[in-house]
Amino acid sequence: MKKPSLLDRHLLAANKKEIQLIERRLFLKGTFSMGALALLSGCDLADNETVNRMLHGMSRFNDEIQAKLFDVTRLAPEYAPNMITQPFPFNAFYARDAVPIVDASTYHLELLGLIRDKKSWTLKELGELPQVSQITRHVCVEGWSAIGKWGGVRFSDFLQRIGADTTARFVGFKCADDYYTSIDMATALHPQTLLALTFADKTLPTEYGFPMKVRIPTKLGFKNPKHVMAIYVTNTYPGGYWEDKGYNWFSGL
Ligand SMILES: Nc1nc2c(c(=O)[nH]1)N[C@H]1C(S)=C(S)[C@@H](COP(=O)(O)O)O[C@H]1N2
Ligand SMILES: [Mo]
Repeated sequence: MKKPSLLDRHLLAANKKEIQLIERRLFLKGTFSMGALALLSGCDLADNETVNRMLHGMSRFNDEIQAKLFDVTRLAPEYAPNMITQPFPFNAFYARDAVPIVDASTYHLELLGLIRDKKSWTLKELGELPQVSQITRHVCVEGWSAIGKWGGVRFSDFLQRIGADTTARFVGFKCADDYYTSIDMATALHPQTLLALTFADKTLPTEYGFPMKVRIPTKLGFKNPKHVMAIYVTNTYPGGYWEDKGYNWFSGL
């Protein structure tokens, strides 16, 4: 049998979670199962292409429901320092030796889109803003989770400061390794969403996203971009690296 590719594994894991979520919601409603739904829609669940198309449609529909259900006042659990996972896992769409090296002395966080003050920010300037920290759990869709401590600038404070249009729908992130992702504005404004500059009280290590990662404890790991080079505010759906390959876009926890 052919060894599943990284993408296959990711999609399998994502689809499995998606099916479980959908099954659970349908079950809670006490009416349907995936099987019943397939009969209703005339879908043949033995056909992979059909399953994918059906799940994709449900996934986009799900984004809207999840966005509506998202409670900005609900906080992700925070943990005691002795619960921090050591060593903290590394993950990316490439091996550890391919992690991008960003030069701290020339780094400028670029701001684009619906933002009043688009001046870019050096690492030093970001470090001079008020800092907060959190010990939270990172949950990867591939089936592992780990607790870590991140410190940095509260994203909502930063968005206010730069005059971002917070009535816009999306905030997108571009990374040094060609990774990209995007989130809903409500999550961007959530009090635990950080522009993280430190990990375990030290400068963010290269493998964990130096010089800056956006830490979002209310979302799955793949929606926490590392090595962030640019932030943009937009009303046009920006998608993401895994999202464009079939992951559910909202992916809240
Ligand atoms: N720039 C970038 N950010 C990324 C990724 C990536 O490949 N590139 N992978 C994502 C995934 S799937 C996970 S689980 C986490 C892993 O973060 P860690 O290495 O700090 O554990 O980073 C996320 N952010
Ligand atoms: Mo992940």
